[in-house]
Amino acid sequence: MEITDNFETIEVTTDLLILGGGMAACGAAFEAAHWAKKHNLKVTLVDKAAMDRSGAVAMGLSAINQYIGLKTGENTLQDYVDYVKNDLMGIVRDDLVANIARHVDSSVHLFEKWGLPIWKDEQGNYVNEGRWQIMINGESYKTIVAEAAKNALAELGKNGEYYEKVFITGPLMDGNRCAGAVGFSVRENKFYVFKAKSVLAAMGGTVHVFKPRSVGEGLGRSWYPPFNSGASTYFTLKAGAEMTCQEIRFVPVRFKDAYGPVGAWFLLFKAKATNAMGEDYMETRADELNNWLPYGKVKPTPANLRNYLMMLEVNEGKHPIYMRTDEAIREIVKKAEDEKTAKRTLKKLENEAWEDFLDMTVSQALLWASTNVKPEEQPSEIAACEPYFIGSHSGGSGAWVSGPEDLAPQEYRWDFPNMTTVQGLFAAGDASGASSHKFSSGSFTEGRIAAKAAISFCVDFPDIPSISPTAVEEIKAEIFKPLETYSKFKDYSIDPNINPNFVKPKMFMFRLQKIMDEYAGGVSNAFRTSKPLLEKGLELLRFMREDVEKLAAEDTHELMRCWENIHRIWQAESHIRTILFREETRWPGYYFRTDFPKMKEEWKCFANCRWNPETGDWEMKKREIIDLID
Ligand code: SFD
Ligand code: AMP
Repeated sequence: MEITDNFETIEVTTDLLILGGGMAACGAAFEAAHWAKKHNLKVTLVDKAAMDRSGAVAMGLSAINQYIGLKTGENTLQDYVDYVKNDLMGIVRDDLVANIARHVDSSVHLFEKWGLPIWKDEQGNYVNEGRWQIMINGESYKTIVAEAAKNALAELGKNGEYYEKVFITGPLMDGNRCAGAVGFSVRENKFYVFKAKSVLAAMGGTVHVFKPRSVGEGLGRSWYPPFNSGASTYFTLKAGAEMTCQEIRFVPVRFKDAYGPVGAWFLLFKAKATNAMGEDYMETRADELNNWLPYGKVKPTPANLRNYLMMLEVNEGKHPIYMRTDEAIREIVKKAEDEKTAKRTLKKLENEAWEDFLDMTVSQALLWASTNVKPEEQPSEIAACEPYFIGSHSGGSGAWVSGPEDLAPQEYRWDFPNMTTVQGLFAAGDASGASSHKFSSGSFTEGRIAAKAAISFCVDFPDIPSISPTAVEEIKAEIFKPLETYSKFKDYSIDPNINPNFVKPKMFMFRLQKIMDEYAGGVSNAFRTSKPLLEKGLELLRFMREDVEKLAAEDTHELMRCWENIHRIWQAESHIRTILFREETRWPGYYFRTDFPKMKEEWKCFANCRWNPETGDWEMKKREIIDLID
């Protein structure tokens, strides 16, 4: 009896298949339901977790980071495109950013209608955190959005369905057309074959490719959720899609050890960050910004440059770096007219400070409580996190997607909006690249845009792609192989985690993280790397790829961990290859090429890559930056 015989094959045929249940996927389900009803089409969503609390917004959020305020005329689309482009040192697609930005406000209004509490001032206007960010009481943000997505699917009756706790391993292909996806349940012995006319990849970004700062008892505490492990990158790469900005990782600065957000402190409370001696490095090191012009002098200073100035302090041993919460609160309270108002203001600020964490990073509030921190009395340490891949925040990695008909130049438009270079395969949120600063609201909005287009694709291509049953059987055997490996060799040693015949996924992940940390510019190497280091890293990754065959799993949960690591390896390789290709340093606070320490005009372009499914080779290419709005 084969191991695969223990797993029942469930075949699901649908029209639009949405992969993931996060912000982009929920937006997609909501929008798709509307258009699917018109055309009598079926929509199926698959999430590895439970939609109510899955993805980056699982713990909630304390702000919506993209709200333009177009109706009130506060800002224009051009303002937003300029902001995003400057923050990414010139490397973004105007058409994609503008397309999301022109629709994002209406998504935010929907969230409010569905019950999300948004802070209001006395005049009833939203309370801004910064120019583009608005404050929310967002502990239940994801639950509210997931409920709306589920309700929209329910409206379709038997034509709307969602599967939870089903882990997607990879794509099903019919030539150059994406024909569906395969995966398995992490709770039941079921192997899923989803056949679809169009597929939307929205499985988030990638964490734990680099060695995290939190190891040992802290492992799993990272800024980015431990559940998003590279499925989008793997899926799109494996399908043969062209990828973009795979070198642009995100290194957030966060409250140290529990990774609490800093946005409210910097923007709402106007706090300063200083070195251990109390010097404001944004002032003392302002001259350094001249080395990164024109971006060094734009306002606000790009996230990676803010990081860089801080890293220079650390490199000179001038850390710990502190967020001066105490000074910021004092400054605000000082402005109160009388003592009574001052007291009330202080109480309000204290509440807001704690709620900022309780709404989105509960563990930071716990750390403050357990270390007796009173933010009004003492500063708190901040630090640069390990790198993550999140194209929707201040990174840029993801699939290269077709732009909107009315905005994109010919070079950026080859088919339906948000379709990758693979027929029938769409991407949104962290899965689509070169359109940073979407955040939660923009990812939801991009999911809507992509789903509408993916439904149009189903209408134009009504045939169900063909999939060879032998290919499916081969994929099934490959997916469950780690279970077989474990059962075959488990009695060879007493310790289930140590065995010369196999490697457990956790050990495998540690090895990957060590390689990336030391060779690709992780925390231990102060985010620095070079050609020789990257080449050595690639060589070591090749050995790791060979060891994929030896991955072993005791149960389906561990099987998921095996596949998460297979996904991570592809993210790691595309990252190293693209850093290597781009012979300059453009985002010094994300990674620094010691052999090419400056930014170069000739590299003001996209660095794209593609894994060729026919040859197994990686192809690298430059793509032009076309300014649409200036
Ligand atoms: O400020 C599979 N983000 C913030 N956005 C805001 O608007 N405001 C904030 O306050 C934000 N903050 C923040 C943010 C992110 C993180 C990690 C933190 C704090 C700690 C950004 C947004 O959260 C982000 O832009 C969106 O959530 C991106 O949406 P999307 O859909 O691309 O990713 P997702 O929501 O994480 O969902 C991913 C889904 O995929 C599933 N999944 N399903 C099946 N098979 C597989 N193999 C799968 N792998 C993953 C997941 O379960 C999930 O459903 S602030 O601090 O920065
Ligand atoms: P964060 O909590 O760091 O994710 O920040 C939330 C939002 O505020 C994001 O849009 C950030 O880009 C922005 N932000 C955070 N810190 C600063 C800062 N010092 N200056 C300008 N924008 C910031």
